Amino acid sequence: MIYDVIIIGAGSMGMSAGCYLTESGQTVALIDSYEPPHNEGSHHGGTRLIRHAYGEGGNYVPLALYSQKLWEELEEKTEERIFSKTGILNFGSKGNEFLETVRKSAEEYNLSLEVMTAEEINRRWQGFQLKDGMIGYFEKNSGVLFSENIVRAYRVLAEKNGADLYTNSYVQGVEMTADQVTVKLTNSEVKGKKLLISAGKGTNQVTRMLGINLPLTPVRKTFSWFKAEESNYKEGLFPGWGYIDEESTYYGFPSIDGAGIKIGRHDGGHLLKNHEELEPFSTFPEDEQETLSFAHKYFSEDIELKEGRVCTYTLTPDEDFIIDYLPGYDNVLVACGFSGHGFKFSSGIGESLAKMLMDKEPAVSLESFRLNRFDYQ
Ligand code: PYC
Repeated sequence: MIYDVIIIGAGSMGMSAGCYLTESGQTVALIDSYEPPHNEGSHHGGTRLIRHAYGEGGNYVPLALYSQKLWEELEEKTEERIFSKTGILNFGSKGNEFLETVRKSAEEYNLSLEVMTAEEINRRWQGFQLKDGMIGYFEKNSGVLFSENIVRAYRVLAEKNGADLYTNSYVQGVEMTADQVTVKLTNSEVKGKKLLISAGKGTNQVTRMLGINLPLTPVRKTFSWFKAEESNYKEGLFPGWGYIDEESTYYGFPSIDGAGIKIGRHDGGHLLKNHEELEPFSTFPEDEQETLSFAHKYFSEDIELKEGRVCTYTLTPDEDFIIDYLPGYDNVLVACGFSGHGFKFSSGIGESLAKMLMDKEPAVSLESFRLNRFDYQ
């Protein structure tokens, strides 16, 4: 069989693209080294934030809003829990550039955004103890996505629509002719007309088979759950949040179903060489210490570590995404370098990739993610 599209990497972006392609009647092979949803990609740990007013750049807002609409549609199509409208509080020091961009992007796109002083924040959410002079922007319409449920939901829908999954399968080679792609797996091969490479930190292992090395840097990160007073921190009473200052960036979630509050550091981390195994949580003292000292500073209650996990961000040099055709290959699309802030967009990006692979215009422009902004080889 010759598939319309082969997808290497069936995580958040790949599985979503596979689902939307099959909804449009395309035949699809989804290849993954593990059994999605799993802990090896960028969707484990249960939850992700979706922010609409976007500190990384106002150009992301249309994609965030379009993705939000698709999340709500997905929620209608599945039994899985997809989204919780917890609201998101972005906070930090007054005048911070990221926070200014949050404010400007809300203004530009007419998003509901409440400007709050530290005192107002501490009064509304008693779990915070922000210092005088700090500022927060609260958007009530954004919240938390259930990332593993989402990958599972997209998988079920894609398989129902006829997608073939090649899981626990390792790509050994990729061969191209003008109108056909052959992906060699350990004991078989898959043929298709087009290829999408959405393999996260493993992307360059695949693109190198086609002679291209993209500017991607995988970085080890950690996140943890902490036991905390539910009456202050549980879902419904406490928002999702992001903190930024000139030295560090943290993010966090309310306690959902008694899991404890989840906190992670967004900047920093340990650079990985491509095939390096991730050292387990607690290998480095900062795995625990950084989030704990953050919480001691800005949370009003003592918290206690329950569990920590490791994950990988795949960074581009400017931390904006890469979504483009692979240079020299007009039937190979690549989606990678999500730099730790891509999951929230995976509905919108997956649908857009599906459109591009069917030679249609995506609903939202992805022009700013083209590869020609970089020099690389
Ligand atoms: O983009 O909001 C975000 C985020 C939270 C954790 C990692 N990325």
